Amino acid sequence: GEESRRSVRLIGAPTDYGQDRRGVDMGPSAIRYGGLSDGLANAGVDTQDAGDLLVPRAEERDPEYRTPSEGKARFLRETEDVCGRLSNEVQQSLADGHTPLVLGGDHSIAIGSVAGAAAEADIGAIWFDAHADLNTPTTTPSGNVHGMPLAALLGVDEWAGVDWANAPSLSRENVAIVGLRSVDDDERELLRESEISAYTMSEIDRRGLANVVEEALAVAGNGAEGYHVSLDLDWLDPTIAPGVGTPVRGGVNYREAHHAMEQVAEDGGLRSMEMVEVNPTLDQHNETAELAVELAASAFGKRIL
Ligand code: 4U7
Ligand code: MN
Ligand code: MN
Ligand code: MN
Repeated sequence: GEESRRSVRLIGAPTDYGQDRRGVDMGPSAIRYGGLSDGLANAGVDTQDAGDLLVPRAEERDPEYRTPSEGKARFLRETEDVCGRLSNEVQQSLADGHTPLVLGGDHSIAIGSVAGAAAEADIGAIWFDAHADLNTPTTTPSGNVHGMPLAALLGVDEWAGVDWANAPSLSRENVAIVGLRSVDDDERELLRESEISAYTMSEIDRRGLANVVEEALAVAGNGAEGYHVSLDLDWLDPTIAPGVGTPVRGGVNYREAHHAMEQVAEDGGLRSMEMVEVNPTLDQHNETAELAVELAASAFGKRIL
């Protein structure tokens, strides 16, 4: 009924500190112009837009400004600043009774979104991504923080030198990564030895995405007070989502992705969500942003009949 109508608050986090293909900072605009508020209205939720966080241009900053204990990560201070403010916004949104939907920006912002969602609750997370995002300032092959947020949120050892990211928001037993097809050696080692539930594309081929997502929902939902959905658009096959900085062939297709989001809606445990890595300078006629809009509508309960 009307009482149970969900209200979503949009929070834009227009960063591109976390990787080196410029333009992902325009993601929040592209997703809004892709029809997000209408899409969510069609899904039967009320939407309010909190606007974008203020993010200084990378050109104004020194990416190499950090102490030796902070390893090879670039733009760490800037990431800390944005993620701290984003965490507060997400926490406030939940306190006000709104489901936060964060619009990236590169995936480094997940450190802030999840910290905010986990501030007052014991939560899980589902990471829909081609990548594991489990690097640290020590293991990173690229220096790009968008390849590290899940490690920071889990308090993986080598993040320990970085004070601000050193209060784990997630537990390994409540985290599921779905769609893996590009994993670095150190990430692979961590995944093999840890309790993180990791589902590769081969496993999805074998078992079907619906079965895998059902299991991922159970893993994340075991965190008692709901879960965060982190949707990296490079989860999808690049033929339908070309506007991302690190595309990897062999991703999930259009119907599979929708069905997965419909499973999230049906499950009912969604506490917060983010959509990241949309880069309109790499896109074709905003199709990746429009796909993000459609997937959000499905995740928030859009029904055909
Ligand atoms: B994304 C990478 F080395 N693993 O760390 C890295 F392959 O948020 C890519 O999932 C990370 O898009 C991709 O730089 C991060 C690389
Ligand atoms: Mn990715
Ligand atoms: Mn827990
Ligand atoms: Mn990612």
